[in-house]
Amino acid sequence: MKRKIMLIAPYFREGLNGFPLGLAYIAGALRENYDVSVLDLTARTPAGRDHNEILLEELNKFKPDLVGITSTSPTHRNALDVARTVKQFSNITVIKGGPHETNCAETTLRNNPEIDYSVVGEGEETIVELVDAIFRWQSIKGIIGVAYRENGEIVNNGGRKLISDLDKLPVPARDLFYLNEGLDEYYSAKLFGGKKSTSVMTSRGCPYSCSFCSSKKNWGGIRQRSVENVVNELKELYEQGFRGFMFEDDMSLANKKWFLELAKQIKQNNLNIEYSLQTRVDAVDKDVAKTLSESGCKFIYFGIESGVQEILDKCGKGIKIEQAKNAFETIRKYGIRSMASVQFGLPGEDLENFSTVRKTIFVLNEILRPDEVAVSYTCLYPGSPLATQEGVTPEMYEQYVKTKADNEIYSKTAHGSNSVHPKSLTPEKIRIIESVLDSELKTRFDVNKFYKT
Ligand code: B12
Ligand code: SF4
Repeated sequence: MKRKIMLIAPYFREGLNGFPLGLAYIAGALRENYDVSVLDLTARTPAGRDHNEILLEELNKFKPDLVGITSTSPTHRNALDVARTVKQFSNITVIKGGPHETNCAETTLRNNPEIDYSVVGEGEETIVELVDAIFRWQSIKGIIGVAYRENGEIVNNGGRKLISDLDKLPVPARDLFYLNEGLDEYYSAKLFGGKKSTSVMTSRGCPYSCSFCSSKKNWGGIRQRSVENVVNELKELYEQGFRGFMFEDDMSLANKKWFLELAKQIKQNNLNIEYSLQTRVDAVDKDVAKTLSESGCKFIYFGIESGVQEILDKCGKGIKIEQAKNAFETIRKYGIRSMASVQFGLPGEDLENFSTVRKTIFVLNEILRPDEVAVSYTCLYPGSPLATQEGVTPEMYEQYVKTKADNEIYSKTAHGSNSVHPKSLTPEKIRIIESVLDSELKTRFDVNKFYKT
């Protein structure tokens, strides 16, 4: 009989929710040799029920031999809650992975006895080697990408080389997530008019180095799957009834030629789909917009960050407001809807008179005129250059999360209450910015328009 592994995404209601693709890749890597069950607690907890009760019910039903938990930094605390419940249920081995562990593995192990192993970075190869060794009672010593405790000491086996050929990745085990009734609908973005949809990654990483972002550190630049490999995945999903695709790459148009070839093949293969992507404004021109639109692109998400050029220059974004203006105008002409994502609190933000906040609002309302504006407040996630610059260490993050800044306004911001903000961005300042936004910003993203949460 195969050993049983349960993979869990913690409950997170404060920010955005979506399909946990990273965990689906891990499930895909494990399912060949193990009996894998997945539990996305946000998706699986009905209104009025307690997520911890759902967790216990599922643990009781499946009785796993081992549990894997994913987390970003904002969900780190929630993931620890899951681990504690698992340990109370039974003394099962708990492995934690995801973007938070990639940057904070040793700190997690030092502070949280409920985590037995932490997987650093890309997990597909590491998890298979790790669980094989655990179930065979073999040593973990040589398994790269794992941190663990030995005789009370933390051992970190170091980071694994990134997978060079992404075509060799396992197929994400989406089917396991969609097994439960209603989840088709839950994971389908409203963006595609209720069509069955899912997320896909065509690449890993980003060639740019914005100071607030940890992409470069986590993924070390960009790697791309082959167009053929992606088209095959789309074809399979198409046969399963999927018609909407969210390309969740950090920067879908990092290699424009590659994406234009994908667009061409989507048409040649008669894939009558709709899709969205995320990119930088400097990658969009008339020809790109035309090709994207003709192959089903309905929505583009742009990281704009700020309407103030000096702030953009300071954070190393490397874009000009003029480029942003052109990008929004161009895609509008081709019927593609747009989202501008901005954040308040980057170095250079005027937190005394809020002049830069008003400037950004002006640029959004009058110059860029996106269909949606997603607002967030600068977060200092370990791994980003800005976090290092502001003195945010993994240990400090851990302690902050432990004391939980139970501040109502933080929990209302998109990243939730478990995110560390720059010291100058106090709850009071956020409250003022929120009131300026309420009275001056013409359109603001409403999460319920996109995901059924
Ligand atoms: C798509 C996406 C979303 C989607 C879907 C999220 C989801 N549930 O997967 C939406 C829009 C909903 C979203 C929401 C949020 N996101 Co987001 N998102 C992304 C994005 C662009 C891609 C995620 C992805 O699929 N990656 C591909 C997979 C393969 O990578 P992965 O998830 O990291 O998984 C690999 C490893 O981490 C590891 N691993 C992961 N889990 C596990 C578990 C185990 C047991 C093991 C062994 C290994 C392992 O193995 C995986 C395969 O190699 C990333 C950036 C990026 N490039 O990763 C940001 C990113 C993950 N998001 C981020 C943030 C901050 C958020 C939000 C807080 C935003 C908000 N305002 O609400 C929320 C938090 C949501 C949550 N539940 O944690 C940050 C996290 C930073 C950090 N240090 O934690 C990232 C890294 C962006 C960035 N560069 O800053 N996000
Ligand atoms: S913010 Fe976007 S463009 Fe900048 S490094 Fe991160 S993923 Fe790349």
